[in-house]
Amino acid sequence: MLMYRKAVFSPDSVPHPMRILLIGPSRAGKSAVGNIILGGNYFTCGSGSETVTKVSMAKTVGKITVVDTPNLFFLNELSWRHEMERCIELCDPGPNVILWVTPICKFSEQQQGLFHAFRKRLDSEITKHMMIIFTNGRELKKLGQTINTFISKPSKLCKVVGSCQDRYHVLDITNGHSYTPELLENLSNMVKTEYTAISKRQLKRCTRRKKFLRRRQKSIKH
Ligand SMILES: Nc1nc2c(ncn2[C@@H]2O[C@H](COP(=O)(O)OP(=O)(O)O)[C@@H](O)[C@H]2O)c(=O)[nH]1
Ligand SMILES: [Mg+2]
Repeated sequence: MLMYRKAVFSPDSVPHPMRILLIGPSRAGKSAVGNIILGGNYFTCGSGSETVTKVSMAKTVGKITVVDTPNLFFLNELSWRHEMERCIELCDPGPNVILWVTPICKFSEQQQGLFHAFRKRLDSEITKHMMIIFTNGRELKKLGQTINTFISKPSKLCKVVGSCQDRYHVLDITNGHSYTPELLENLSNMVKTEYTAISKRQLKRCTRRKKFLRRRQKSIKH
């Protein structure tokens, strides 16, 4: 009888190169998630109330490049686009996975607003490349809920997860920085082709389209 061992994924052995962009509010755990994915202490995590990540930066281990970002949501649209351009350059030709990092319990109206603003600034198709990463997973135990019940209760969260085709992963980042093969496997399943989630050309196209729509709206009003 033939026995197949299930592949255990590591940054060196993932089937396709991954360029992962981490997005989310301050102190959501973005840098910690980056470290978990790469399996080392590459990005500094904050322990105080302030975020320690001031500028976007990239680190490559094996076939995986992770772009860690500060909270990009306080930037105005122009600065935001410049920063997105920089993020794309850091993982040229652009990310093929975008991880939206959010702690369990903190999903609010505001966060939903940020998610939709992000999607609107780029393209609604961007969610095809997105996965939600829930950090602080052990909060679920305290709440006495499973991730399924947690997601299904607030309909706003359910919609956000649904728009990412129900791709999510729960982590609790307390035990050092060893990578989790399950997460890498889930991410690998997303990256079956070489499409980027957003390239410089696409970003320019989105900007042109937004400008065009804004001008059209203005002319309709007048
Ligand atoms: N217990 C626990 N702490 C976490 C988790 N994720 C992040 N943290 C902590 O939350 C703080 C902020 O994390 P950081 O990665 O710097 O957040 P960032 O601002 O989004 O990059 C750090 O002290 C992390 O150790 C988690 O899943 N569980
Ligand atoms: Mg950080």
